[in-house]
Amino acid sequence: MKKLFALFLSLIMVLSLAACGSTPTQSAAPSTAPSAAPSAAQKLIKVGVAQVGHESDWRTASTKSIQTNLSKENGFDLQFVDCDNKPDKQLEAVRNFIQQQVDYIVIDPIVSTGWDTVLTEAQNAKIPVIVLDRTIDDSNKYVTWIGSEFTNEGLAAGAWLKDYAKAKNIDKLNILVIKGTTGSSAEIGRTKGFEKIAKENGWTILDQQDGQFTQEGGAKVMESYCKSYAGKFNVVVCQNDNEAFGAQDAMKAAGVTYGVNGKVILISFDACKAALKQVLEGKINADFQCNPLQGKVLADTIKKLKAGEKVPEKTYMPEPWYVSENILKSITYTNNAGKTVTEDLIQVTQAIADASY
Ligand code: GYE
Repeated sequence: MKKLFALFLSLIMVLSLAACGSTPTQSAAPSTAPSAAPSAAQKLIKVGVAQVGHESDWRTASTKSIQTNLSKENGFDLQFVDCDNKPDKQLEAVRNFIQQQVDYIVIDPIVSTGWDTVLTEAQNAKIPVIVLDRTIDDSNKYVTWIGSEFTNEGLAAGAWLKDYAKAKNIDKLNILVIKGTTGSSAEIGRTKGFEKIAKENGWTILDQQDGQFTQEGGAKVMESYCKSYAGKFNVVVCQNDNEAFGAQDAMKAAGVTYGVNGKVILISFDACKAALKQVLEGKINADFQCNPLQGKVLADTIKKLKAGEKVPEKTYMPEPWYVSENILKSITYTNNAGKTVTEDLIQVTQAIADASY
């Protein structure tokens, strides 16, 4: 009878282990099997992420990085909302997270203002807010920010253009800018940085219009520029790679040559894989990286906060500057913190392009 009972017990054990499936983290040893412990779902950290949208290669990489790092296996229950570049939709998403009483709210703010009311609501609900990528400029009711120094990106682009034009004996610069989403901190910073250098050097910025950080938007703006400023420009600055792809389409259609062997110097930001391939081929002269792979830092930050540890007020992602030609080795400029810095210019290789996001 005893033997039969033991057989019955081990059969039950085998069956329940089989029910666990192939989950690699499950231990087969009965002594470590969780019994009265809370279920895995209860222990997950619930995080609501209000993402900007899906407008660019940069954004796709950012979303993937968030989703990979804030996974169930890593201990997160991720509520992800793509806000489709609509500020109202983003405010609504944050309010829904508050209602759901998530543990943490992560916001990549489409625009940098209009945040204080909803952040006050989150604070009242005792839900810590983390700001990712773009900044919030009219409220400080969040615990930490992780992202890039957009003004430095603009300053670096200007510093490079200055040295490059000198090296190529180009003494007159007539510039067209295709800006990113109006009111986003990425647009504000890149514009501010580049305009500063343009002003210092007496360059002419012929026009600056919003291309919405999309290929379609970039093409549309460039198409109209090609008509309005035909034969009058020799530099095009696109505030992200997808706009640069669109600008290339429009310039091709209008018979305007660009890049290393063309009439127009083409500058871009982001440095995604497709764009770095073009830098390698000489179709984009220089590309100033903005790093979207912030998911790991985000996950680590949330875990630290959960453990009651201190986190830095700001975390900057490292960002290299990429160029097509081997003419200049570095740039020197005064950065947004007022510090004179010398930074390397990296000539793109196939391996570098392949390794990008
Ligand atoms: O440059 C652009 C994206 O916020 C830094 O948004 C980000 C910007 C990025 O759409 O490609």
